[in-house]
Amino acid sequence: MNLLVTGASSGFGRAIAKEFGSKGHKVIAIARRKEHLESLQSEIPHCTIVPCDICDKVALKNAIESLPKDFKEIDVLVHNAGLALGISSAQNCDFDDWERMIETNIKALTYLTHLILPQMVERKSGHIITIGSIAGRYPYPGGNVYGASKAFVRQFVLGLRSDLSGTNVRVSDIEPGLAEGSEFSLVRFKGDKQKADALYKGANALTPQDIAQAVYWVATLPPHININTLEMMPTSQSFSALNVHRES
Ligand code: NDP
Ligand code: 8X3
Repeated sequence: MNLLVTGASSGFGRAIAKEFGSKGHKVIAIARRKEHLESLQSEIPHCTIVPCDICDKVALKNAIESLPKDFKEIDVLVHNAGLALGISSAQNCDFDDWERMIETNIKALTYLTHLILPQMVERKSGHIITIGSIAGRYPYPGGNVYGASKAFVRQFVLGLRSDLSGTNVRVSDIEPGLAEGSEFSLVRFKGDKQKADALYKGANALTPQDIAQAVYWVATLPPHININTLEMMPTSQSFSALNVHRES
């Protein structure tokens, strides 16, 4: 199987690349930080790296078109690259943060799908797996555009399922909750490591390896099974009561 995974320079993407790579699959690893990709490549027998900003449409198209011959056929496309920026209420947010989340989590994901889907349909095989989030299902204060971008991802996946009826192409959205061991919170809190670390204290959160195993399981099920969505949380995470603001 040939895997293409975005955001392979850290966290979930790196773990997904290693999970497939260690089982003998060929890996195409995309992210912006070349040196991180090179270090990943040294740990995987068959890996080609593509240092690229997925928000740059021209660069992304060129990169896909110039893949080495034996990596051109993509069997599993994992849309993992993504980010949350900030945790402020909507009225206090920086619009540049919103725009970057939309560019990365939505626009780049749809563009890459558009580039790769036709070859899967033509071959009548392939699997697109997105990394959504529980934030796309359950709103929380400060989640605003991040949560909305992941709700888009979920609904896009379900829409693709409808369109791809009869093509044998599978589509799945994996929706993790709190997960540590990646740079997600460091990015969200803009480098504030103390805040990022505090979020995971005592939580026994999910790990990148947990996500990678879930992705691998979904991708290697018999071809007649399609996991539409897979929501996963650490056992320690659950739901709060709905908020009621009361006049004093
Ligand atoms: P990380 O910050 O560790 O990984 C994000 C990856 O995305 C990095 O490899 C980064 O690489 C890449 N990336 C970001 N922007 C771009 C871009 N413009 N072009 C190319 N690559 C890009 O976080 P996680 O591993 O935790 O996150 C992976 C996915 O999982 C995200 O979509 C996130 O929303 C989702 N998620 C995370 C959860 C968590 O709690 N950690 C829970 C649920 C979902 P580089 O900077 O080198 O480009
Ligand atoms: C990341 C999970 O709950 O921090 O998508 O939004 S959460």
